[in-house]
Amino acid sequence: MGSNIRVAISGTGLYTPPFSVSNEELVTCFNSYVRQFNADNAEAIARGEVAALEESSAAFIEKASGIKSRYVVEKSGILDPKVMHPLIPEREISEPSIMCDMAVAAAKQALANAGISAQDIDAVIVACSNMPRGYPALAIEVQNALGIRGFGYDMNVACASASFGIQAAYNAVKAGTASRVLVVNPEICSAHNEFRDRDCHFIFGDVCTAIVVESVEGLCTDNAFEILATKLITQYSTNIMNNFGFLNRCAPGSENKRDKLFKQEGRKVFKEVTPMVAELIVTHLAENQLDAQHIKRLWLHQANSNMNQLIAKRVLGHDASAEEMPLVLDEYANTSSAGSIIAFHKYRQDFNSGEIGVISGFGAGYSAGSIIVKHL
Ligand code: CO8
Repeated sequence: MGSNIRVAISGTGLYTPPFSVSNEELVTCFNSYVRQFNADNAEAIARGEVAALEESSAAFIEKASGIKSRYVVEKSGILDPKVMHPLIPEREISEPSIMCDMAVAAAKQALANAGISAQDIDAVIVACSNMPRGYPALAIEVQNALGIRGFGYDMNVACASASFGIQAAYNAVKAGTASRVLVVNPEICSAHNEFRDRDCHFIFGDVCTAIVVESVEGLCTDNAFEILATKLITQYSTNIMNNFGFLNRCAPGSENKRDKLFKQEGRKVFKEVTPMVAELIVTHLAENQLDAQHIKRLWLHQANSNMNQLIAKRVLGHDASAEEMPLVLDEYANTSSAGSIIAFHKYRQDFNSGEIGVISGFGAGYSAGSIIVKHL
């Protein structure tokens, strides 16, 4: 099936924002917000009209998720109990957008890593959870900033976006509609998170990753990973949702409802997505005459360390070591689409020719992808 063109990931890049926020810093801010809220609403709480808020705990966060800290593009607003969101000034339309800047930084590293320049790329896909605007596509802005010919477009499949973007790039190279594709995953999750909600105030971080996908024939690096196969799955669920959109102003009064920022039923997500992803990877390997013995590493989406342990155990048949299933969420938290690519970027240098691993992003939709790669 498909053309005989073999396709590879030839480079990756990572842009890490300058500010790190620890669990303790977040919890201190959150708890002071809670105390103030409860004091301000003491009478209504006593009458049973308003529910008192409960405090958060750094120990709970680390135990329940594995997260210890996260990077953000702006820190002061997030840690101000009177603000509780990042303060990011709007830029002039003539200036590059902040997400474009992040994308360009990660892309330059990925291009250098692949041993090529922007002029060698002929398609740009921005694949991420949250776009800065309706249009024009961020990918076209990134294309322009880097001086890339060809075309660009955006796609959003939440935390699975990078896996879906890799498949789109793979298909384009295989079909001959592009020769080298840049896939970029800029995520400013902090701008879409509800830092006043105890269930999710700790979950996300900001980052940008980039990937170069091209034909094996045109490679300029000897450190590439051939994409052996890709498989995607989606299954509708409202358990992870962000209902912010252009129709909001048509329903006056709805703009500030809780569903206009990230919202999830975390426990349900954990229970439903874990088996779905394990099944996807196991099936995908079997379809390609592979099994656990052939797999050196799983580069999984970084949402929850316990979730990843369960998926890895189901795929590998035993508890995964840090070498078999590296975690970066202790330092980066959940960076949505970028998580599996951060892991791939940081933990692949020890691969020898012929060794195989799986990249897998998963999340809202539900959506999940499995990308089987082999070091050339
Ligand atoms: N501090 C102290 N206690 C707490 C806290 C807290 N912060 N939060 C909850 N608790 C308490 C609860 O009240 C509960 O208490 P009790 O037992 O007395 O009722 C207890 O702790 C357990 O609560 P939960 O059952 O909710 O806790 P879990 O063990 O399930 O852990 C997690 C919560 C960590 C959220 C976990 O459920 C999880 O990680 N689930 C998977 C989530 C996931 O993978 N989501 C993917 C979403 S991301 C995605 O797809 C992209 C979306 C776009 C992102 C971009 C924008 C921001």
